[in-house]
Amino acid sequence: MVERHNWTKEEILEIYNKPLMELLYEAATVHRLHHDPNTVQVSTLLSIKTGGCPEDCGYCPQAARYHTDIEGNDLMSVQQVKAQALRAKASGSSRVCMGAAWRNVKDGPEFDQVLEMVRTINKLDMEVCCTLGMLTENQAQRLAEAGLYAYNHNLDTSEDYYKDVISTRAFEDRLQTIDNVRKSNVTVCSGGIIGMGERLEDRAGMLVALSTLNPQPESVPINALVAVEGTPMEDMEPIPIWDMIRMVATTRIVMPKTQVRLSAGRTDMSREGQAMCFFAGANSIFAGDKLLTTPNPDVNEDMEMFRLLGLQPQKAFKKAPQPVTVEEEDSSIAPMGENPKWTRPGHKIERNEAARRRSKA
Ligand code: SAM
Ligand code: DTB
Ligand code: SF4
Repeated sequence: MVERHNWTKEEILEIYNKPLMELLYEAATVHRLHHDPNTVQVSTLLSIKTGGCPEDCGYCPQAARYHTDIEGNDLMSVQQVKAQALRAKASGSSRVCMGAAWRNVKDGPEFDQVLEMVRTINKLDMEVCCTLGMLTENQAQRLAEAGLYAYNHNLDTSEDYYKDVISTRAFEDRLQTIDNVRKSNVTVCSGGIIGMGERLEDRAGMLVALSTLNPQPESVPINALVAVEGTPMEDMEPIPIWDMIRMVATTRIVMPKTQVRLSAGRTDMSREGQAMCFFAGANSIFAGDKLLTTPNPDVNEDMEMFRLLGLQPQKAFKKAPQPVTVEEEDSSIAPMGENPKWTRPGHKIERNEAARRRSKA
């Protein structure tokens, strides 16, 4: 099956709404054409800089403006990160994804420290992923040179619904960052969240935006909203597991080669529900008892689930070769000290306004 870049919202909705048995059969068939159905990638998330973020993403417990109960932290040291990466490797992870609660990357000592973390983990023969917010082309090149394997930057939702979720940067900025990453040798990881009050059309719209990227992202995380107290989305009802299964299956069909990650929200999913997601084409998970700030199933529980289902963790660099790390002193790419004009649209978000009123009261 070839990668198609002209999926329409109508076609995607039609797939999403198929009778479930047909949808599962079609997705599982596509899955087997491109992937080993018994192999699932295991990635460990590491929050290297937690909380205090200036953005207003309505789902996020790390936004400084919301009153959530998380413990903020400054940037971790390279040694701390190395120790965590070794622990993740020992427990079966082939990838480490480092997240920072930043709006965008800024050239300077903190970014230099992140580059050193990337070099260090790549030398442990693990796939290194970062999610640091918006990024310029030069910064993407510097991460690539350090040995970065993947960069995560989610579209989060459809372009239409985006304005109801985030006001401090535009959907267009996200596409620009993805394009900047694409110009480097770093693979693209981009997906979104379901359960934020969006319509089915928005789920389909997000999949249109992702699948029409050319090439399509190498990884697509599908997160179920973790509704955190203090965020504007704290009262959102959890999504039924069927929605996750349908979303995974549809993603698999429209992006046949991508690794579809069953991301946030697994603590609320039964083993049977997750098994259906794997059958529907999910072939990646986040492991470890914490995502960035919220709980995730215990590693032992996941290993028991793998045993029951006969799943094997995917080895590192199965899908693309390991990048070569260039040492800092040999680097040919100088920082540009840019001050890019990322937008600040500033439109009003009803839900965020309500949260602000509540926190003032
Ligand atoms: N600050 C960077 C950024 O926004 O790109 C990187 C970290 S951010 C936490 C990465 C992604 O995590 C978000 O784009 C969103 O898709 C996901 N995320 C954050 N909070 C979430 C929540 N409560 N439930 C589900 N997914 C969430
Ligand atoms: C992604 O799509 N999901 C991960 C990762 N990329 C960075 C983050 C999930 C965060 C869930 C809420 C939290 O733990 O703070
Ligand atoms: Fe900040 Fe990222 Fe959270 Fe948005 S999702 S508030 S940018 S940490």
